[in-house]
This record gives sequence, C-alpha cells and structure tokens, in this order.
Amino acid sequence: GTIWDARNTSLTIDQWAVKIEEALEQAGRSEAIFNVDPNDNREFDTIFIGGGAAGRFGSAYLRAMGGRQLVIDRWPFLGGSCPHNACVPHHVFSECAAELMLARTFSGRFWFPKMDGVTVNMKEIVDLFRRGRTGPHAVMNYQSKEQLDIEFVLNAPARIIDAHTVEVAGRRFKARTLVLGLGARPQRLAVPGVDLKGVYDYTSFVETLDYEPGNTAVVVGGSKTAVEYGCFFNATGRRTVMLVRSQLLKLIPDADTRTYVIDRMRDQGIEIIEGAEVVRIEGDSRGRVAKLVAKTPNGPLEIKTDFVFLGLGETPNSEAAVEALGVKTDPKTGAVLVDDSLRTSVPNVYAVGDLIGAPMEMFKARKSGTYAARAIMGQAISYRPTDWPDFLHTHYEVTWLGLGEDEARKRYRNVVVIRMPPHNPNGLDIGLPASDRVMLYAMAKPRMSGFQKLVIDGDSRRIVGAHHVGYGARDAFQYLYVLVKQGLTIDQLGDMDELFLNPTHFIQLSRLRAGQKELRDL
Ligand code: FDA
Ligand code: COM
Repeated sequence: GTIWDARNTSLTIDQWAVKIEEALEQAGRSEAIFNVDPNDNREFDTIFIGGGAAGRFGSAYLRAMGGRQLVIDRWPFLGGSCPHNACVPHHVFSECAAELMLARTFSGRFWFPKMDGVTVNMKEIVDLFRRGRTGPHAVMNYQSKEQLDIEFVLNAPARIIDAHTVEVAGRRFKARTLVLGLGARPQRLAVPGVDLKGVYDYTSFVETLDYEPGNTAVVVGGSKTAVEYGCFFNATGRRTVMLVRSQLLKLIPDADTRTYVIDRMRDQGIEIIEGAEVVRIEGDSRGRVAKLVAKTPNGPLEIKTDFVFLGLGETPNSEAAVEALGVKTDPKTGAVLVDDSLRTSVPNVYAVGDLIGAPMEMFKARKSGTYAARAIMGQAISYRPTDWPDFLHTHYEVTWLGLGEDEARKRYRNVVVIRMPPHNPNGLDIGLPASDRVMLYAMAKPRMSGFQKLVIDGDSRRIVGAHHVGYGARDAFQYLYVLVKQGLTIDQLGDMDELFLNPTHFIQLSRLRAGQKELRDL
C-alpha cells in the first residue's frame, strides 16, 4: 500500500473532510494516512487496533499520561462506528421521529403543515446523514492530531502478527503491548432471503439505501436499535410492523414506564407482534424483497413489503484476534474475555469497547479504553461495569437508572413512589408533566406529555430508581446516577435548586414530600 504522510501538514477541519470523503469514495483503494512521528525514538507502549471510541480515548489518555501509542483504523477517520453508522445516525433518525410526531399531532394547526396521508422521504434523510457525517469525522482527525498528539495510521486494515507486532500498509510496527478495539457488527438472521435487496441492518441502511422504500416497513427485533429505527420508519408515515421474538423493550426496568412507552408507540400506529419468528423473506423476479413470512402466536403471517430492517443486536469482531493470537472468547457471544484490568487471556494483550461485549455503549467503550491505557502505564486499576444509567429513543427519549418499582419492592419493605402524572381519576389525560419539547402536548394532548417516576426506599429515604419519558432528561441522569450511588436522599434532592420548568420535576416534587417523617407516595 502507498502512504500519504500527514506528519508535516496541518489540515484544517474542512480539508480533513475533503480527504476523508475522497477516501470513503475510493473504498479502501486510496493511500494509507500516516501520522507517525519519525523523530520519536521511544518504543510504542501500545498499539490500539481499531480507532473507534475505545481506541481513540485510550490513545488520548495514554498520550496524556506521557506514553507513546499508535492507533490503527481501516477507515480514514478516528471515532469508529459512532459517527459513521451507529449513535450519530440513530440520533438523527430519532430527532426526525420526535419532530414528525409533533408535526403529525398538530397537523394543520398553528404553523404545522397538513400531514394527513403524507409519507416523508426517508432516503433523503439517509443521504443527508451520509453527506453530513464527514463533518464529525473530520473533527475527530483534527482533534486527535492537532490537539491530542495521537499517532495514527488510517485508511488501512491492520493485521496482527503476534502479541507485539502489527502490520499495516506494508509496514510492521512493534509495541510493548497491544489493545484490541475492533468493535462489533450487526447480527444476521439465519433465514432464507436475508441477502435480498431491501433487507437492511444499521450499517447497510446508511451505506446502501438507494431507493425510496414503499409504504410498509417490517422491523425484526425488539430492543434499542429495532425500536429506534422502527419509530423513525413509523414517523415517516409508513405502516410499521415490529416482529419481536420475545418481549418488546424488556430492558426498561420499570413496568409503568415500559407500559407508557409501548402504549405511545401503539398510539402512533406501530404494529407490535411479540413471540414472532421470521420463517423466510421472499423476493421478486429482480431479487428485491417482496414479502416476509413469519410464525406468530396467532398463526402464520405474511406481510407484503419491499423494506425489512434487522435490529437484532451485535456480534463482537473477535475472529481475527482469535486466529492470530488465540485470545479466549465467550462461547455464546463471541466477546473477547478480559479481567478487571482489561487483560485478555494472552499476556500483554488487552481488549476494550464493544469487542468485550455488553454493555455495548459509548461510556463503556471510552472508559475501557482509558482504563486499559492506565493499566499499560503501570497504574493498578479495576473496571467492570455492572450498573449504569441507560436510555433509548422511541419517538421520545426514555431514560432510567437504578431499580424499577417492582424490583425495589422485592428488596425494600417500605417503597415510596413519586410519579407524574400522579395516580388520579383522569389517568394520563392531565396537563402535567410539562417541560421542554412537551409544552404543546401538555396543553393540547396531555396524554402525550411524558411520564416520570422516582422510586425511594422510605426507611433510608434514599433514591433507588429514577425513570423518565419525555425529552431532555438524559443529561441530568448522567449526574443523578452518581449522586444516587453516593446515597442521595429525598431530602438532599429536595434541597437542590431547580431551573423550573425542568424535564424531570424530581427536585420540586421531592421537596413537596421531604417534610414528612413517614414518607407517602405522591
Ligand atoms: P467501534 O466499532 O467504534 O470501533 C472499532 C473500529 O475498529 C472501527 O473503526 C473499525 O474500522 C476498526 N477495525 C475493525 N477491524 C479492523 C482491522 N482489522 N484493522 C483496522 N481497523 C479495524 N452508544 C451510546 O452510548 N449512545 C448511543 O446513542 C448509541 N447509539 C447506537 C446506535 C446504533 C445503531 C448502534 C449499533 C450502536 C449505538 N451505540 C450507542 C453503541 C456505540 O456505537 C458503541 O458502543 C461504540 O461505537 C463502540 O466503540 P468501539 O470503539 O468499541 O467500536
Ligand atoms: C464520537 C467518537 S462520535 S469518539 O468517541 O469521540 O471517538
């Protein structure tokens, strides 16, 4: 492979965008991008294989600690799948879903256009994302090179030679250790017809969608990706059928919250079939999807469609590391096994990010990268996420931490709940909660304005769970989680300073009850 040396040029962010776009268009045939310091004679402390969130953050941290790293990625940019086909497009589509639900709800009123019967062009949004994503890509390269002093080789696949040696673009690099950050890929469905044109997963959807899908979208799967993309397809105005093998959104821990979420999905017209199993996908004479056949608890089902989306979870990309190094993997998931210092079964080889399995989330990718860096630089560290705040999108943003009410009742004898809307004779049809992005709903369609619940151990007065459906609470939950871990009580929460109207209402609602010695539900 030929090499383009980035060392002596300082590309602007715009120039990086052009470079990355060209490289992506040539799909791996263009030259490798080298940013390796020829004047640094130190041995590399580590080579990160894979420059996604895990490899990039690990690189930055190790560099900041005064070590020397190299990070290699086959794509022409650092940052990995997040900006390319995962988080960023997901948030684009989820924003569209939220905007479109608002526009459809208020169709023809105020300034909203008439949306009855309108199907929104979804290829246009995919194309918009594909054009726009090189912006964030370029920032990653600029920041990594100019601000973080990361050494990298991009736009060329790495080949692991042994636990100290990696080959890329015809050159061999040696290091004291290796960090594997190879990420994960969408799981496939083992039924006839999955290779037909018109069957997508989260990567092929953004890379290859080249027609405007018809009026019916079928989504296979029932967790985050399936729901996030399914709600987008629905919001574009298409009939959307979700085929879920077991239960939809099992991961939402609080039953009331989960019910609120699923009821609102159904209100938007999503057809949800649980206990469904895809039997086959049939094509037309041109090799395009025409029909999906499934088994359901109510008997066989056939759906005519030209668009099927598989949202089935992910498989870690561990094969190359198993082959080259013999690292041990989990036989069920394929995840590379690591100890609490991110060490694999092979000496001097670490693994991070999606490659080591659940939770496949950005916080874990980035943190595991930095913890591996610290271990390599000689710090005694321990990292194993067992509990974390979490979220997903429907047309709403759904956020939670800690225990759902039922689980809390199993663990504590005196559980107290604060919820909005409260239990009341008018059910959900009352004008609260209200806050950012739900004010119009609160005034005109209160049932749609969200749901929230705080779960408290009445004896210790500690918060043990928090749950939110609406918009804008995710940020608060990041910090609230830390406070809850530290033992946050209803009294401390009620003593904080709210910036009213605020998405969760937790502070002011807690203050209404904090005066009580024996706490009661609200
Ligand atoms: P990542 O996949 O980013 O990096 C692996 C890198 O390895 C890639 O860049 C790849 O090119 C490279 N590579 C592989 N083989 C190679 C080789 N042989 N040589 C060189 N390079 C090689 N999380 C979250 O916190 N919030 C969110 O909103 C979302 N949303 C979301 C939506 C969807 C649809 C998905 C699928 C996932 C999410 N996630 C998420 C999860 C998040 O995207 C994920 O956890 C991180 O991107 C994982 O980062 P890694 O660095 O582990 O892998
Ligand atoms: C973010 C990519 S989109 S990274 O985590 O900053 O590398």
